[in-house]
Amino acid sequence: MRDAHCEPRGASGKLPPRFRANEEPLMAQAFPASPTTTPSTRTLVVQSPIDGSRLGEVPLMGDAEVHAAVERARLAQRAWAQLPIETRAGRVARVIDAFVERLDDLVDAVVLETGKPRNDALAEWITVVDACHYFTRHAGRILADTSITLHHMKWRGSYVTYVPMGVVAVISPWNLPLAIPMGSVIEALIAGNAVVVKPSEVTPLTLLKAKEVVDAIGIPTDLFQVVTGDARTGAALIDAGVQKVVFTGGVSSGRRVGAACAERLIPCVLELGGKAPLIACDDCEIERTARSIVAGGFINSGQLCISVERVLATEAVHDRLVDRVVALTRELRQGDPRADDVDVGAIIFAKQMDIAEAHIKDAVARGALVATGGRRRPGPGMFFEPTVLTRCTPEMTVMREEIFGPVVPIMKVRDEDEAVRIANDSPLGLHAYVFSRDKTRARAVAERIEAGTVMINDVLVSYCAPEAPFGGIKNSGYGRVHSDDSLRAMCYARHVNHERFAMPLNSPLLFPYTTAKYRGMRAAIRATFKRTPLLGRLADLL
Ligand code: TXE
Repeated sequence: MRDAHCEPRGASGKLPPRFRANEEPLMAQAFPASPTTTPSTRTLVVQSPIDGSRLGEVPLMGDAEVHAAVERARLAQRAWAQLPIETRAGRVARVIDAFVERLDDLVDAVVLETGKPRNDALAEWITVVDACHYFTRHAGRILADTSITLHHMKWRGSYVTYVPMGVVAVISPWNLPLAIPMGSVIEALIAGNAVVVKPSEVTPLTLLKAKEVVDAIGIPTDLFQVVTGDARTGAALIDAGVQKVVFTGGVSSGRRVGAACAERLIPCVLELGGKAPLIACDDCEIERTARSIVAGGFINSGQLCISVERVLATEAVHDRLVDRVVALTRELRQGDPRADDVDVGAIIFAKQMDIAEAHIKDAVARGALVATGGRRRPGPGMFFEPTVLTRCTPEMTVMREEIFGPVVPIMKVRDEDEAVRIANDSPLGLHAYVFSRDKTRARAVAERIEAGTVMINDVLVSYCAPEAPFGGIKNSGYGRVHSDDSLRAMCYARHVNHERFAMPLNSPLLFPYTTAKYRGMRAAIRATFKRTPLLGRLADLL
């Protein structure tokens, strides 16, 4: 049995890929005959991208284990859903204390598994705890029954009540192994569901650590479960009788997940790739814009779906901006986040270095300039230098396809109109940025951009606002995480329609139909929809 995570070092001295993401993941090729009925004895070995050291081993779960986990979750959910919302929120709120208590353990787990700096790992931790803080405080209001005033049917009343769905499946990627899955875990639990998570095969250990922390606060262990494995484990989870899927990952996997959910008529949220443009208007503040580009491009080594993926700088500011961005990028300290104060850590997933190299090669062949960076760092670990490309043009792959690595391409544009046109000429539409001193002008530009979120004069932090919806349009997927709507979408809306006062038994709506009833109805309907001032006002008053 081959262990794809533990291949020996190549002759080049470089670390081998931790996990090669072909269309068919290498794991799937390595383990072609997947048993479906017996517990798996096969494992995934997890290595640190910092130095290739072995961090642990997790089971590669098959259909039987995944189905059993979902069944256990279903049983646990029945009792959980019966608890009043305040009780559920109160129990989930204990996650906050537990996360505070175990902050260092959780941050260490993220750092080791992803090779990102401690500050980036802490940002993940904050996102989870703040979401927990917001949703546990506001769940009572968000999920309260909502009454509906019926505009014509005045003898009836309506309200909507939010009913937990059952078991929610969360399938998550490797770039934010704590924040992405745990955000949805919190929402699913508060809403009264059980939740089963399939973390990325590249970074499963962080979530297992988070589960250990959550288990310790007395949330029933079957209510929140983790199934480990690769894409097939994820597919098995979708097939295991869950009521909703929240998926974050690449576009091609997202299509498959969306199709699998459609076949089973399961609602799903698809959070897929991004190609965030940053438009630097001709009145932007150069220093703020430059610092934001560097942060937006290189935090998490650019492995965020909302990373700045293309800078569209107007002629008036382009040259000054490039000079500052390049200078600031050269100041970044990259290295082992365990040992030193570093700004930029490792690449989590080896394939991203191949993608970065291919993008840079294509861009240079088409006339781009590597202003700084541009290559893998020699020595141990998976590190790629923070890279700035200038003289970029729209047809370059680096300007069209997701990079998901520490590469920032900059293009000079004539004006905002050209910037908006190029920004929108993309199949992806997750996130975008606009920089201008003039708030009104910035908003006008923001409103012309096709993206789920547009930030003005700042980068990335929009993801950390649990009150605001997060998600994309076009090939970036559909549905939203975060926000009151997302919490409600963890439930189905049950409409209850009740009587305000009883209609007579000879109501024209009940049998037997008669000509007299028909005429009466006809007259009433004509009067209603004609909206004569008197009748219209009378109807509104009722
Ligand atoms: O994601 P995948 P990968 C982008 C980034 C990267 C590309 C692929 O550009 O190069 O996506 O990354 C599970 N049914 N993003 O390979 O394959 C899989 O096991 C059920 C953007 O990591 O989409 C993992 O748990 N599950 C992104 C998760 O889905 C399936 C963040 C994501 O895997 C499945 C990361 C299937 N058919 C990478 N196929 C973002 N938007 O944040 C895969 N999985």
